[in-house]
Amino acid sequence: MELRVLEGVFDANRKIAEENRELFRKHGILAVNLMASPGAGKTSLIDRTLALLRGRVRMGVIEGDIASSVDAERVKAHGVPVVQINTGGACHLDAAMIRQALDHLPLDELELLIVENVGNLVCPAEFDLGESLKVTILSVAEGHDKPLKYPLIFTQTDALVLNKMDLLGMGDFDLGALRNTVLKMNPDVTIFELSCRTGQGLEEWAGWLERMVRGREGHS
Ligand SMILES: Nc1nc2c(ncn2[C@@H]2O[C@H](COP(=O)(O)OP(=O)(O)OP(=O)(O)O)[C@@H](O)[C@H]2O)c(=O)[nH]1
Ligand SMILES: [Mg+2]
Repeated sequence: MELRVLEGVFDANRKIAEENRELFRKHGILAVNLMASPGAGKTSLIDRTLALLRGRVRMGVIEGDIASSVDAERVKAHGVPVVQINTGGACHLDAAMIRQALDHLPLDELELLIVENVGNLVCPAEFDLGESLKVTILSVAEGHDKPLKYPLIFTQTDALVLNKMDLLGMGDFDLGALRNTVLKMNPDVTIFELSCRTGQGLEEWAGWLERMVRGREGHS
């Protein structure tokens, strides 16, 4: 019985996610579902990306949090359209929340929409938002064993951002082991090594994202 209820929830989510995907396609928007545990650097990466791609890509942001608008305020400082979703306790965003947020964004003006999901390595992986790309951040401070413990998110992700590379060597994070584990689970994943603090690796990341946006031109 419980299983049927859960299946119903996933089916309903999938249907709305497809509607979102169609809306993104119609407007020629690349939508990125940015996922990571709390404090891995999601808002920091958005912050850096907005600064780097300013004048190159027309961007908007959806901020998902259980409570507060702290992250949305950080993003607003860049002068881009931003919508805050407070889930009121839910540990992930779902497609219906995104659908509602889209009513408050100027979709015709956007080329790239970054969605910061709720800080969590488990639940966000279960809910399709209708995104074009999944990007997961793992910070060096969290440990190289995380893909073994939370496999779904690392298996599904299109890109993995290893953030806080400035902290490499301060703990026991093993870059080689991390790469081996992730590439075994997800051979097609694109891996970026960067630091939102020092700026290391950020141009490469931003360049890739811009190419992803441009690659969609003519397909929408
Ligand atoms: N040393 C170091 N610290 C970083 C780096 N990137 C982010 N931080 C710090 O990590 C902390 C958390 O960063 P956020 O960007 O707020 O993380 P988040 O994933 O958005 O966190 P939640 O929204 O709470 O889930 C902040 O104090 C950042 O300054 C980095 O590359 N190196
Ligand atoms: Mg954040």
